[in-house]
Amino acid sequence: MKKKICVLGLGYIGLPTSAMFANNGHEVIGVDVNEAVVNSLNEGKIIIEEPYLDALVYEVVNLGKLKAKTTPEEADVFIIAVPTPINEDKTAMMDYVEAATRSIVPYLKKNDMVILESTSPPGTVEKLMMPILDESDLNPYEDLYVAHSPERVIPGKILIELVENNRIVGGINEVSSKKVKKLYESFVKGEIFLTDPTTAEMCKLMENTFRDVNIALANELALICEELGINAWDVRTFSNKHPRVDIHMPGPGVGGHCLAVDPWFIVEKFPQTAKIIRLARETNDAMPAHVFSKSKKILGQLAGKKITILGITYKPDIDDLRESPILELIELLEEVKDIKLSLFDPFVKDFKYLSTDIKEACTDSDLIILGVNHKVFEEIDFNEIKPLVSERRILDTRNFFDADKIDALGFEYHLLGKGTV
Ligand code: SAJ
Repeated sequence: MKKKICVLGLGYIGLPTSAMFANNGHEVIGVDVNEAVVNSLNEGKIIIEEPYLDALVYEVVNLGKLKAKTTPEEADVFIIAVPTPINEDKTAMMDYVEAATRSIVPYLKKNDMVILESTSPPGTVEKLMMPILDESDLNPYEDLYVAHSPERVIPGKILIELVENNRIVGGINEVSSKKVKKLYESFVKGEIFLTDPTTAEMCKLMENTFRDVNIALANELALICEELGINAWDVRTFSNKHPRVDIHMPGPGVGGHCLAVDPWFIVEKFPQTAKIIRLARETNDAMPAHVFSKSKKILGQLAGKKITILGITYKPDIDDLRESPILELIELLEEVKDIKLSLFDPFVKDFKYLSTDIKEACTDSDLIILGVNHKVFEEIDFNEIKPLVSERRILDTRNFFDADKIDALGFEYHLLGKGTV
């Protein structure tokens, strides 16, 4: 049945979710405090990069199915998809969830649905949202259907995963879970599992924590293999031949707004108990500094040298720089006296030290560091780069390049996780 849905927060999750509901028979009002976002959306334009999203948004806006505003209005469903960033002290910043919940209170009526999609610490629905909803004239446990249904889509494949991924709905009671499930069935083809809000909150956090802890294990393996003088990537390949082993990939650190953030939401609530989770975060956070010191060992000293970094986003083939470990590496390098930095990343339009031409970026370079394994880098012709560099040295932090080919061209090839220096 057609519903009027008010989505609060038009970012990486709220915008595609709005467009999906609008494209599947509902009337959607998107709300964002940022006027620039609202104005451009009403013209059918978006300011984030995500495959196919621009065309979908253009269509639903032009058909009048999706409109944007800066304040909420009466609706049958309210979906909160605002950011939950991390504070300096590694606690969750819940101000946006709190403000969004408060902003809908004047518009609530009996039988409305209120859904939290933002990734949140355990207890958010029950302890933060329900008391605010109780400030309305309604009894939120009896008059509203409230649930947490965490987003689980991966940037770069959001529109596909919104439809295909399984979903969890954690309602404050069974009827809330069932109503919210029915709503998402408008476009979700994956299975929808029902539970309570705190379990749903914990599921979302543990999915990203699982990945973060596994990457930390892979990074620890990389450090051990460097000391041991063997290749962690070989250990990974051969160990993963075992049917129950899945060692993740080492790298220069873990970025994005999810893996680098969400585990802290558990640590915050259980500082004494969440020992492995905290250690994994610290292990991954230390990787940019490791790449920095490995670069220093390769060059003897960094002062006065030119370093070129290929790829600065938090992962391949996207333009997203949020929490990118390469930005931290850049900050560490910037502190070195007389260092020259140049960056090349075809996905990033504007950043300091950025060259639009790889040859220009590599000219006079003493060390080329592969930061992110964008697929287009497979086409790099090191034959052309060879005469331009000052020193033929490459540090591959992703096991991306063909070591033999690079060697054959006379470059010194260093690999994160392999013990040469
Ligand atoms: N990374 C490694 N080694 C690996 C895998 C990843 O170093 O073996 C690094 C990447 O380079 C990147 C970071 O981890 O810097 C995170 O990348 P990712 O692809 O693992 O995940 P995200 O942050 O883009 O999206 C994750 C997804 N969660 C899971 O796969 C469990 C996605 O499904 C979630 O919706 C998203 O977080 C989110 O919004 O929470």
